[in-house]
Amino acid sequence: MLHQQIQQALNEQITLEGQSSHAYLAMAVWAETNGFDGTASFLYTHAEEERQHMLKLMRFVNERGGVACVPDLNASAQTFDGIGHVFQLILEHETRVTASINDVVDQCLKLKDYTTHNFMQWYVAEQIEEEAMARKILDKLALAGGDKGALYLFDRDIMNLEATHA
Ligand code: OFO
Repeated sequence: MLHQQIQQALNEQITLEGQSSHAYLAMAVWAETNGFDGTASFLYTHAEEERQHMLKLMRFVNERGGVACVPDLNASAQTFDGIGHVFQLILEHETRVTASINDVVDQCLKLKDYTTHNFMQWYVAEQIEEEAMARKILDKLALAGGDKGALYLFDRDIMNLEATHA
């Protein structure tokens, strides 16, 4: 049986993953309607991945005798100051998600819930990838430096990044 405190921490993480999916979706719509089709495709795929992160947690909570919450999601920002702004927000968001996952892991150790601790290691590893990906993309954008031709190539190449990440 899940400790009440762990169930609450996992349900908060469920909300955060749902909110992540929502945020990526809003960014995908912005990208698609501002000429960044490659980026939109990357973001739509990522929104789906975040939904899977949420579902994986929900199933785990239920399997362990808890009850997963179905989160109420807040509206996400839908306007951005450019593609660099989008990825800057993604890096900030993913850094917050990492901190939240570390907090869940910490609570598991304190309460000696080694099963949930073990389950959460998948999320710990995933966050390393997510933050690295956001940094890599920001580096590429810094290289492009607002040049239209370079941004065109960036938007084309991000699809390959998506294919290698999947
Ligand atoms: Fe679920 O990894 Fe991003 O938020």
